[in-house]
Amino acid sequence: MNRAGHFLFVVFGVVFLAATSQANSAVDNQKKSGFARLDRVTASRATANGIEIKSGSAVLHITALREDVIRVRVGAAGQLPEDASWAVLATARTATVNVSPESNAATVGFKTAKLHIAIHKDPLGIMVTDMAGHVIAETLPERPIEFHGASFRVYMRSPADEHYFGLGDKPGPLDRRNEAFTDWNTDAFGWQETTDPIYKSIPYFIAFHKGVSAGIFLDNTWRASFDFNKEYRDAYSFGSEAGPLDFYILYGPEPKTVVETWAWLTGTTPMPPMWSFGYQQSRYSYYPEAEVRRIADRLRSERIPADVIWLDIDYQLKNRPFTVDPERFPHFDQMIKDLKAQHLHTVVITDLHIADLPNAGYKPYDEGTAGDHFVKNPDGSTFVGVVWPGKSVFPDFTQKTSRDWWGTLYSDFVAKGVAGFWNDMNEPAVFEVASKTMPDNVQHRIDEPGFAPRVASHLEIHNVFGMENTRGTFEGVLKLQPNVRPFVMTRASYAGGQRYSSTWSGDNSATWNHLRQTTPQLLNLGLSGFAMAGADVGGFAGSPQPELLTRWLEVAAFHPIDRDHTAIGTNPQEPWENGTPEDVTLRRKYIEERYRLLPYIYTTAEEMSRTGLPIMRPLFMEFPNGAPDGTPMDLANTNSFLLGPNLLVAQSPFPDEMDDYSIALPPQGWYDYWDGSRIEGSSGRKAIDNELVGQTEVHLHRSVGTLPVFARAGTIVPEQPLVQSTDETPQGPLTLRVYPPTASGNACEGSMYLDDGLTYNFEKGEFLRMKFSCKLTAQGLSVMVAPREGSFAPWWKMLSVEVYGAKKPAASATIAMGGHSAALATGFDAEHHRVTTLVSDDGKGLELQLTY
Ligand code: NBV
Repeated sequence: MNRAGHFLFVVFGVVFLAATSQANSAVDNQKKSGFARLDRVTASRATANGIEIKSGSAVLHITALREDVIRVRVGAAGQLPEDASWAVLATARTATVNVSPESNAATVGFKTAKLHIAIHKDPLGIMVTDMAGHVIAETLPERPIEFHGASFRVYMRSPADEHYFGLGDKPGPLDRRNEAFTDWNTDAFGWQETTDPIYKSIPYFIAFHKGVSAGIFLDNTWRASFDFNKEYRDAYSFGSEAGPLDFYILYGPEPKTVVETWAWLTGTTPMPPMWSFGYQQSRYSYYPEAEVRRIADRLRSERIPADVIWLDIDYQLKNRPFTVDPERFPHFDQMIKDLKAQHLHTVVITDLHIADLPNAGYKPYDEGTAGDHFVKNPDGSTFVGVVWPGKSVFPDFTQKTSRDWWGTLYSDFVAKGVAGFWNDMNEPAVFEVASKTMPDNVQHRIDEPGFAPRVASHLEIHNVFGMENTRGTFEGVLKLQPNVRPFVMTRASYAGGQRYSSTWSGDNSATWNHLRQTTPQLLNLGLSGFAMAGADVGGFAGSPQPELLTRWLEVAAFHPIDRDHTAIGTNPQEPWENGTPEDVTLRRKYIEERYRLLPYIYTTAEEMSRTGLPIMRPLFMEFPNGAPDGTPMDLANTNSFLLGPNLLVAQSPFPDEMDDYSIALPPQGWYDYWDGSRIEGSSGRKAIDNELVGQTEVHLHRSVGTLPVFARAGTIVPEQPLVQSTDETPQGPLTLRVYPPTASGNACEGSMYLDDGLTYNFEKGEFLRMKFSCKLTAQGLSVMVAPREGSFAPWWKMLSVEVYGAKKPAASATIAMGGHSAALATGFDAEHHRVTTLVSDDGKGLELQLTY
């Protein structure tokens, strides 16, 4: 910054401080003025797990939490920020490994088993490299870390072919390159592709460079910002207006390792109930009771498989959370029971704003006031803002006692059999003010294990308020029914919020572009930890064209959460509405396919809860080296994604356009999921240009009848007979869809996980895990099922093995089981390119030999 710039900065700073400082002591305390530039190392000291650096008055600690996880903390005035975090698990934050110091004339630093950390002394620059010499992160020496007052910024070098992913639900392309973002949770009704910020703040992203990836997490809840190659073409940067400079570098090199390490750092999504993977029907709002019953009956009479009905704000009395309108819902309790008898779970909205209703017998207000649970103004009075109930007060979710109290509010609904809870408006949204939220100087109390007790300004707590709201909900509901998995859905959150809640992308619109937006948005949410995510299917604002609704319902069948939701006043949007009979048939067909795929989806969900790997995955995650030039394959296939590891869904990049389109399938071979044929590929234009060496280009016809889906060669996908809800026990065999590898010696694997879908009994061994494999043989193919693990009893007795890519019947089939072998009958289905056979499954493992 030149002199004039400094002068303007100071003038602006003074004006800014003068305007906001009244009655704002908490903010002032944390926004101490001052300037610090970490431009050279003035002292350094090796520690067991890293290094301490001084640069003038500033102090910098770089430590290794693991061989592949580095934490960087900086204090501008010689003191490190408080070592506390809403996002990072205490076990991870306090983890440590011993390192070996490494220095030379120009640098000081250390190495772990996986990384070198070199700090150039003058000018001060931090460089992290792996053992192969790949640069993982490198600060820009020409832009040293600077503090201006409380704000700071860190610049990192960005190679031209590096790409960035993550940052939660922010709209726009999957790749964050050439974009800049602000983290400030915002009620963004009607958001569009360029809107920023929207609901969530997840200050974490993955940098991907020619197959080598690393995660960067700035653990700062204040208004933070990220710039990818906008300010400087060859740099990205991150910073915040105040709060700690505390960031983590997570080394891959595989993207999957980074995602798993993110889960190690901030936690995974706990195992969701099985019913949350069923089709979910919502609207703002179904009322009165008769309308809810009509929708339930119609789902069943139309034979649209479904598991959930959602009640939005109009079920409440005057929009007051934790009430039920007795006129609209005279038999609420009975209705919940009747829905349950129809195998429909009820999820109800419970917003966080409590009606400001003294002396009216409104329990949430009375109890909250008696317990001193509401957020305060600087003068100590309770903060009041207008939201749905009118004047409202807000629980102080950063106090454990207040969260615990909030959790108890769910007792009536839980006792009535309500299955799940929806935390909306928790940015927090406030009406009638330009900021759309609480004033900056509202006071939140931090009273929390792991934190020093203190009062914090809204500026510090804003971005974490929604997450702590869901924490109160999740923990409260769990406490009420300790052996039932809670289901919570939130609009706002922060890094780590996946521990408490699923999410959705807020108030999208019924437009083609919003259908298109769901792919990058859900993928980036998954990479950011929120694997349980969906978008309002059909769009929230406005009414979709029939074909748009059909296509949206088709693709959402492959999303982690499949919930049709729309705003008040829009046209009916249930699958049987707004379309021709052909539309309805297609919508039903895709929802049915989701139910057939439940064994696979649920298996992927279990992997998510164990490892953090998302249900919906970008191609670069499974195929980091898929494109020979190192570009993430997603950037060529701009509307494709993977459901779990094995199914590739290839929506048109522009679903409203009439054109056919091409996609590049990753190497290793693929099958058409619908007709079972092996994809031979073709030498398309791109292949002639040699851009797709090792890949198969497929040309896809844009047809409303078929959403292209491909199954990966060398995999086995479990499926079940169609059911109308997850309560229903499937009748018939478990199907194993076998997609043989393309060459002998190539791996062929699959697995299946199952439990009771509802409780935590799986932690005591009541689960069932099966591992499948196959291999090409000289005569044909053998398929192996390993002995079952776990004590949960399956619903099937038989396995229907379907081997795809078949062009002719099998010559013979033999089954080897428990030391015996026997010949088996096989079928051949030319239309679906499969050879089928039925075998009984005693759980002890088997081997099937097919000869062609
Ligand atoms: O509760 C009403 C709506 C809800 O349907 C929607 O999904 C949320 O994102 N809510 C927002 C409040 C008002 C929206 C205009």
